[in-house]
Parts: sequence; C-alpha cells; structure tokens
Amino acid sequence: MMGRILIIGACGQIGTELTKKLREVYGTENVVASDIRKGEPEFVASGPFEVVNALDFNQIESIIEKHEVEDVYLMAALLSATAEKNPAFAWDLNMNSLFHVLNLAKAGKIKKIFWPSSIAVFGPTTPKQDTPQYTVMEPSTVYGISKQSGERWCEYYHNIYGVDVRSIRYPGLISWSTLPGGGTTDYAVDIYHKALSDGKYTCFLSEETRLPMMYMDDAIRATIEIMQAPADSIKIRSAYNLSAMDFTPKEIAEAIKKEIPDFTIDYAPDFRQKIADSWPQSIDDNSARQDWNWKHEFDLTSMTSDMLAHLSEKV
Ligand code: VAH
Repeated sequence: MMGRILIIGACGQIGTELTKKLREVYGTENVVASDIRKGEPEFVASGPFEVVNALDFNQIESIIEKHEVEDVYLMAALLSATAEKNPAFAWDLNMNSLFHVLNLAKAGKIKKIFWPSSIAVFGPTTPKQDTPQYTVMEPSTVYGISKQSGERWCEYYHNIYGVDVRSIRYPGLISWSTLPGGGTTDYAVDIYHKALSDGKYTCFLSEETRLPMMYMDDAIRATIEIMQAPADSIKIRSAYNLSAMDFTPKEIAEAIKKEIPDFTIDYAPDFRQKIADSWPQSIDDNSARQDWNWKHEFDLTSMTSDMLAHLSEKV
C-alpha cells in the first residue's frame, strides 16, 4: 500500500477542496487533514484530522510518523492582502513552514511535496501580457517575495538534495464551497455571493483591473495531476506558470448579468488595487501544457454558471 497523504493548512480555501478530492482519489483513510486549529465540525469529522502548527517541526514530524505519511501538500500561508498587514509573521509562516517540510524530505521522511506558488511572484516590471515562464520577477508584496524565495529554495533542495518537490504558480482562484481568506483576487468570489444575496456588489478593484484567474475545480485537478506526473516529466522545479482565463471586474459582472439581469456593480478601489496593479494580466502556461499535459476546462461563462448553481442551492 502507498503511504498516506498529509495536507497542512487543510481548512483553507484550497485545502478544504483539495482534501475532499484527494480522499475521493486515494480513499478517506489515506488522506490526513491538518490545520492550526480544528475547522468546521463536519469537515473535521469527514476523515483523519490532526491539529498541526505548520511552524512546529516536531509536530509535523510526529504526525508524519504516526500516519506513515509519504506525500505532503503544504497549503498553509498568509495571502497577499493579509501579508501586507503582518509582514514579519507572513514571512515566518510562508518560509519556515516550507523549510520544515523540505528538511523532512531531505532527511528521507517525506517522499514527495506539493507547495503552492502564485502569480504574485511577478511584479510591476514583469511583462503583463502572456507573462512567460522565465522573465523579470521583482515582486513588490510580502506575499510575492515569500513565494519567489520559496521557489528558489524548492529548486535548490531538488538540485542539491534530490527532494521531489513540485509547485504551481496559482492565479486567482474562485470556489463556491469555501470562502477565500485575505487575497486580492477574493472579489471574484465575493461578487457571486453578493449577486445572489443583495443583487449588487461594490468591488474593491477598479472595473478594468485584468487578472489571471482559474476555477477551483481546475486548480485542484492541476495540483493532483502535477503530483501524479512521472518525476522525469517535471522539468521545472521552481514553479510552473498555470492559467485558465483572465478577466476584469466589469467582465465578470457582465457574465453574472446574463444569469441575473438586474445585478449591478459599482467600484471603490482600496489598498488592494496597488497589489493587483503589480501583477500580470495574463499568463503563458505552455511549459505546464507541454511537460505534464495540463489543460484547463472552465472559462468565465461555465464557471459563472457552476458558481451560481451551487451557491443558489446553499442560499
Ligand atoms: C491572493 N488569491 O490574492 C491569492 C493569489 C494571485 C492571487 O495568490 O493573494
């Protein structure tokens, strides 16, 4: 039998859905969810759950040994907006949690690691259209700096110690089943909830702010597919560009209006506008498509239909 999977940060926006999908694929008992505190009772009761502080090396090590874990998905991090409010803790959490998992793998206690990077590694001097896999990267946010540094360390641990760590530069992610936490792209989730509950939305980014985005179903599938790919097909050990679509608040509002004609939007940009303006508008992800056969499935129209359908059931 293969070893088990441990998800650190399993109660977050990605972690919650990743846990559910991994349990469908590998069996509930083979996927251990963990977070710094217990999440929703229903989620905690849905399979093996442990309270683990991502900054506590000994705790992570003991859970890996207790459950005979082979693969670790490290999803704990402070996202862009929150990290700007607490730079020191964001750097500590985003970097030292990664070092703990890389060092456990270097010691032979973990076989394979997934670590999420982000298009936030790019900055104001990066080409904004079809941003290449390799280009100028001068991130201007704490989150982006931590993700760029993390990519360098992932590649170093692979090249020097043979650690099998794999990473994706996620764009903004949109999901119906879990609320996002502290991101700049969170407007693209909030807007669907407010369209159904209030029929209107005040967006914290300006109407022409174009950002790379992806539906969570695609992001979860990409995460599992990169981990299932043969090691020799993973030619990039920093992190792969990944993309599905890009849109502006105006365009997502138009997509919603096709299903909710009376929906209205207005704009009140806040501090997150400066973060968004530092990021690319669209991403070239050909390396992922070539190396491990990535292909997205959802576009703005199909995502909007799926989001509104699921959220309408929850209301
Ligand atoms: C954020 N959702 O907004 C994250 C993501 C590209 C954005 O990294 O911080």
